[in-house]
Amino acid sequence: MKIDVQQAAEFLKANDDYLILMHASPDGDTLGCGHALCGALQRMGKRARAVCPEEIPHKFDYLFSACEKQEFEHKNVVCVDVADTKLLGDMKEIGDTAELCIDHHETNTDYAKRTLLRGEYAAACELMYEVINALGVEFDKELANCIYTGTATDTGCFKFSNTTPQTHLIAAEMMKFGADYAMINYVNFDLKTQGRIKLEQEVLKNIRYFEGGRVALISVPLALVQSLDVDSDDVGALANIPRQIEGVDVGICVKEKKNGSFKASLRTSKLVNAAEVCLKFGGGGHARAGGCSFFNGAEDAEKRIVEASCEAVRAALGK
Ligand SMILES: [Mn+2]
Repeated sequence: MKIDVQQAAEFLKANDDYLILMHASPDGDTLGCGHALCGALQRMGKRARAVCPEEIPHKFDYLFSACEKQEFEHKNVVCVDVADTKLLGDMKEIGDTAELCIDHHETNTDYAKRTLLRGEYAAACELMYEVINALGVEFDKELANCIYTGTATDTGCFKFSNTTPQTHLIAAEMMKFGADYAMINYVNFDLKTQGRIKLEQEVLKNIRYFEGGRVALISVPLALVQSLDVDSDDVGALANIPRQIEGVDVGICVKEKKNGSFKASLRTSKLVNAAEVCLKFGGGGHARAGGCSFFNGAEDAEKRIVEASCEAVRAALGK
């Protein structure tokens, strides 16, 4: 059932003992949303815990102060920035019992009993900002850091075309409440570990081009990742590199996962809808950024996603 912000706030006010789920390969938006909601509910005197199926990169440690660790038996599951319970890894089954989902992915599978969805929002944190206001919880520095983080990270530091005046207004509002924007943008956009630099060095050695340079592919073998001191976030950030190259309309990053699957991440220009390409392989995402998984080895994964991307480019050019 689709609900609005007011209905989501009413549900949250009427119940208690919340388990908030954030997606695997956690990013600033899901983590910002989860910790902001958890903190807001706790400030209302409710019990809440935000959990992630995978380890949270250390650079996000500053989000943890928004809420306290609480142990209790949960009664209500809320998923934030989670388009599909497949994105919950080991916690998929818990996600399938979700009472509420707060999300901004057009490809949301409507798995929760109640879904608050705004596909036009750049970040789920923009929607969480509205929910927290509807809950009547006052923002403070800690909550502001959470919301600011989601708006900044899902827009590539307010650079992607999904950024709207609303995104900036919410970020500005968070600055008024003391969000540490300089630190947040530094750790999320400038700071790189030595491992990350080494990883980029190795991966860029083998960049491949297709369709006259309009499609670029990098691949990330698990053995390489494991040989370096890097975290999931360092690996995730690689996905943005191919699209930074002049002339590339579809930038693809295929990374080998521990379970033997291969995750393809797409970043596209206006020419190609990333989510549409990824949907063909059971994935999804947004217009300019999408992802999907393959299960038959690196070669198969790369061949299929490259072919589909080249096809989408040709279709867009009317070839
Ligand atoms: Mn998001």
